Amino acid sequence: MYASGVSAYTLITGASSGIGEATARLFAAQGRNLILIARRKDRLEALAKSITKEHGVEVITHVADVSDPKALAQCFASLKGKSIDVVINNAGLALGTEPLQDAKPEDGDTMIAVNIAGFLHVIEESLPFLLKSRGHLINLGSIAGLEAYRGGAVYCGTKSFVHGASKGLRHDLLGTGIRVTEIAPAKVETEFSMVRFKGDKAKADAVYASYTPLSPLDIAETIWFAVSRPAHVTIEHLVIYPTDQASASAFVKQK
Ligand code: 8X3
Repeated sequence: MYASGVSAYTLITGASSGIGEATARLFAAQGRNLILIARRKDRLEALAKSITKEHGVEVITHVADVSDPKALAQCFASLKGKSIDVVINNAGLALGTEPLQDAKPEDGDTMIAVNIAGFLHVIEESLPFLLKSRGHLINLGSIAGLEAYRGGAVYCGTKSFVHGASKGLRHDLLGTGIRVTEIAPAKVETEFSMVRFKGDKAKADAVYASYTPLSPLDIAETIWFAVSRPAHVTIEHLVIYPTDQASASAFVKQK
């Protein structure tokens, strides 16, 4: 089982909601100290307060957008001297479902800035800490990185990057003791669809209607499973589906 120093921290990006929040709560319940990074100050502070009250662990918060390299660098600089042995590289988003010929170019730019550039910068900033701790990097991919669908050219492309980079890092980091795991979920009921549909609640709700989607806790438990294996075991890539979903577009829905 997982046996790291008690004072080590788990760092989570995109921590203020969804998979990030559920993972923060679950790791805190396991006694893990946390460093939580997210854009929304109010939500982040409320979460930190609630976790500290419930689990008594130490929670450090940083308000930063992972697509802002300067803010990210400042955040990691302030963590100097801390032991970080788990990094959960979770921040990411999809914007729009239009085919590329109809999509807004700025939506693509934002997805690339967060899901590729920001994702990569989190890894680059984390590596000095992980090399010291022989820690564990968890990258949040998606089934969208393994298959493509109409209206997802850029999003799928960004998640393919996560898949390729995770595999590449396994080679780069071989011999360092660092474990790299990619978690690739299908439909998880979070704010993901509200963001993708830009606040259109009816469209977002329809994504999760008439079947049982995954919950953020399902993914958090899977992350904990990967992290809590012994140090010689790397869960390299896990793909997680709702039982009633077989591909990005194949569902069984109740009438
Ligand atoms: C989320 C899964 O199918 O909406 O990453 O792209 S999907």
